[in-house]
Amino acid sequence: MDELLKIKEEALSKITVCTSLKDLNDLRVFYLGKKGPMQAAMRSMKDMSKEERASFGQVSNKVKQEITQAIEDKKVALEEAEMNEKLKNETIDITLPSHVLPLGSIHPLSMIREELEDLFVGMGYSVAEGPEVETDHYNFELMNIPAGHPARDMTDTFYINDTLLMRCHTSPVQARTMLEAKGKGPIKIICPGKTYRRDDDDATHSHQFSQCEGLVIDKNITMADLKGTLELFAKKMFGEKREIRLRPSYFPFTEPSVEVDISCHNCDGKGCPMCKYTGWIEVLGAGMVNPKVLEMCGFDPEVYQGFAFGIGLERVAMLKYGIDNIRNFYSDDLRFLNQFARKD
Ligand code: FA5
Repeated sequence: MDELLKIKEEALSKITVCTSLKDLNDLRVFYLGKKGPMQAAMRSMKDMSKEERASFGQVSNKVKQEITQAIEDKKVALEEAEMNEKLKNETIDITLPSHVLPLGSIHPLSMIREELEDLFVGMGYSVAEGPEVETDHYNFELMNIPAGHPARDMTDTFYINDTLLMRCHTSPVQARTMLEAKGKGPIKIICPGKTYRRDDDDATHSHQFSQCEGLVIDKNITMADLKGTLELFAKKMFGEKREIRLRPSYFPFTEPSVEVDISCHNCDGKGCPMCKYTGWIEVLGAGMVNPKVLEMCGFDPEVYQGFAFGIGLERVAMLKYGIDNIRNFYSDDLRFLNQFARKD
């Protein structure tokens, strides 16, 4: 009996000071296993009387239970301590400064395009799309530019074959939209997109550039509607103080046609290098949809009228952000692009 109690005391004190799960497992194997001191003590039972054996058996069972329980309790405590230690080591110090992740930027042309879309969608327009590889029929014929017209000259347009070409303006989307509407108004769309011309590249011209077409068809549409719309466009894009000026012009698909100038936002119309000292900057072409175009596209010109405009997006972006060379839009020069990076 004394031996049993000695084993218990010794086991419990070793369990108490044990600091690792591995050591604890070794203690379990040693004290409760077949080759341990408990088993050795049990072997002496064979020399005991029946009564002695019974009480020895009871005590040895109790000792085993106590050791088992002590090991279980210690195991729970050690596992908890191990987990706490692990959590402590894995804690993220959120007060440490983080790595600076370089943010990309929205291309200035995309910014202008998105701004235009927001502005016109806010006025009830929807955004239309058309193919960049266009047919002669939509790009020219339906736009009242018959064969032989100077605008069809090979020097202006990239032809793919006799009937296919790279669209040289976004105006064919007018024809596509009208034909889709099958003679029924109203129509109110804008179409921003890429356009292509065989122009020589210089500071203000590119062989590939972007336009935003606008088209409104309804009953009782007048030039006043066009002027009001363009005035709003000028003020929203370039500031409330901006005014517009319409100059007579010619486009085969509009009649009458106008070039639209906006008072120079750089000098407030007083005259500066940006506006070539005129106080005005030419930004777009526009006009009332030619009755012939309405007819070719399935609308009755006696019932419906409309206006259309075509804005050069690079031109707007250059004026708005003071960019002096159109090539910047198509270079991958990060010094240029980073100026438009988000600062937040
Ligand atoms: C047109 O393309 C007409 N389709 C616009 C229009 C639509 C008029 C609807 C009436 C009704 P224009 O050729 O002027 O028009 O071009 C419009 C704008 O595109 C120009 O004001 C200019 O800003 C831009 N642009 C034209 N050619 C180039 C080029 N090579 N590089 C950059 N921008 C150009």
